[in-house]
Amino acid sequence: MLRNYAPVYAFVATASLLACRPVSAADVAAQRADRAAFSGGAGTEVSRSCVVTGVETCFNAIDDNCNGLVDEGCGLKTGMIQLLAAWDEASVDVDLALELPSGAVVDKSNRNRDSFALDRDCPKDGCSDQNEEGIVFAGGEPAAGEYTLTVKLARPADLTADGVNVHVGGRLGTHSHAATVRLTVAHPSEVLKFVL
Ligand SMILES: [Ca+2]
Ligand SMILES: [Ca+2]
Repeated sequence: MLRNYAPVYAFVATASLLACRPVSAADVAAQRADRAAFSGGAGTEVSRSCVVTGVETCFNAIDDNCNGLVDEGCGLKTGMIQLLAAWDEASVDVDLALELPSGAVVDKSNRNRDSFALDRDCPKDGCSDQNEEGIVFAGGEPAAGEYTLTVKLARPADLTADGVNVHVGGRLGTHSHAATVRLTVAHPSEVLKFVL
């Protein structure tokens, strides 16, 4: 009879060991990212909810299939933190700049900093009329604190219409987020924030 209990003891011992695995700094950073959300100014529409609209469509900065990844399978870099901006007007140059908690800024002049990297500078980087650029964190533990993402027109005078709508999509941990901003000559930049 006793030998029949051995597998049960082994299972209990294994489960106990797994339950006692120490929480690493990377685990804590991932949990912070999961709790984070965009916040924006009065004219910015921000959403943390996701509505499935179909299979993933490339270069729209939208998590179309709501799997927590934005524009996956489209040849873009990805990571725990992924910030994307997409706009339709082929000739308009929209730029992203991310200020880190340290005060350092990642943008087209400083494309790599503290494991954050600017992925594409559209339309300059051969974006084939599919304007989408992003900033991605490819490390393990992003610094805690406030992050400020500025979305701006590089040359407001280039606008041929009243303004341009920019869709901002983001992955923070395992969740996707979205915001829509409208940039005009009179209002050429907008700011989104999130806290890790
Ligand atoms: Ca997706
Ligand atoms: Ca998409």
